[in-house]
Amino acid sequence: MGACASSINRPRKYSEVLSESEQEKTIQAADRRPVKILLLGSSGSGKTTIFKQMRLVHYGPFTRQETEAYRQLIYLNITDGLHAGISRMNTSGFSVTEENRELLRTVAEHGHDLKDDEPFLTEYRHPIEWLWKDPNVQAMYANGNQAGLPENLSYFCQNLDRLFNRRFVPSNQDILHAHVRSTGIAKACFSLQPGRDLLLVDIGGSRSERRKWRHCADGANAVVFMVNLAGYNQSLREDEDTNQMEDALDLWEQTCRAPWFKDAVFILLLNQNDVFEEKIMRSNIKDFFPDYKGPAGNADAGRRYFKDRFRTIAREAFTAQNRQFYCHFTTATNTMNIRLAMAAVQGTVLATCEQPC
Ligand SMILES: Nc1nc2c(ncn2[C@@H]2O[C@H](COP(=O)(O)OP(=O)(O)O)[C@@H](O)[C@H]2O)c(=O)[nH]1
Ligand SMILES: [Mg+2]
Repeated sequence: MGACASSINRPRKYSEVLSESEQEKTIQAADRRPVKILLLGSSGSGKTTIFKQMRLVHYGPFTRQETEAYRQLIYLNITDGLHAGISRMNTSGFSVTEENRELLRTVAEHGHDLKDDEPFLTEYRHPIEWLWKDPNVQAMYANGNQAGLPENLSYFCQNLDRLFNRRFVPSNQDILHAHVRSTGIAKACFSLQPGRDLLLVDIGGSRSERRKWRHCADGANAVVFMVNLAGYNQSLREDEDTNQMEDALDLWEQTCRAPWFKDAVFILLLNQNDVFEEKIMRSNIKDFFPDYKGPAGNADAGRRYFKDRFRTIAREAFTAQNRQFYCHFTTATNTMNIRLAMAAVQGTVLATCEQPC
């Protein structure tokens, strides 16, 4: 059994993806030496969303229990997301109106974890909408969301009527947009083809979690490294002074050079392509990456620029080794897009595993 197979230590309530029996299956399957893929990358890059997508494709609909846990998480994503997001706006020198500051205090102070089957609290329905519609919150999104308000707020706040309905049950799309800060390691085993299983390992990507990566490297066939392409104009949640894309480039370099991953295939997923395409219209890459020579507002040029930056690092790190650079642009919340991207990833990994040494 691999080093990580015994510890699935998500917060119990949101150990979203696997039921007890499925976890057991995963661990048993790990004994049969499945193809092992690690999902790595900064926090918020989309690792858990890929994990959820794979779970949906291979295990079918979320259970009643999982759906209920996500319903409660979505409520927290909205109330906490507004609070944390608007606080981040304040530190960037923007603020909501005086009356909305008062509302925010009410939502933050009186909001609480929902109990099982407790509907969203209707008294916060309108305060949440007013906060969302605050001119400075809207201006922040309209100008490229440099303060880094959670992107899923925009999705959830456009669906408040549906969410605050007493009979609200989250759809798959709602669940894919829900965000929990991953700590620890989640694993799931999927059947790729007869006799070939895939063990997918999702590891937290915040700075404090990254030291766990090397402990999961044992027997890894591939690293799928995820980057939030839309993070080029934002700082890290855990460090206001570090640009998210600069952090991803550094982390990519460290990971490509790490001796414990030297036998793994590396596949880069430049994710959140949907958010990137919108953002690029309003926020020029050159303002954050002065060596960017492409035209402002051109998503293709932007994608090429960032792909080149990552490729250059990989080529330098992989010199003297016969290793390829693979890259895909993805939107992790789009099931069809991820089906195709993961099929390509699996094809690459299987082809590499089957090569004679
Ligand atoms: N719009 C959009 N949202 C995404 C995409 N990928 C991830 N997200 C959202 O970004 C947030 C963080 O994603 P998550 O998978 O939890 O990131 P992780 O920290 O790397 O596991 C969640 O709210 C996701 O729904 C994407 O491609 N497009
Ligand atoms: Mg995660």
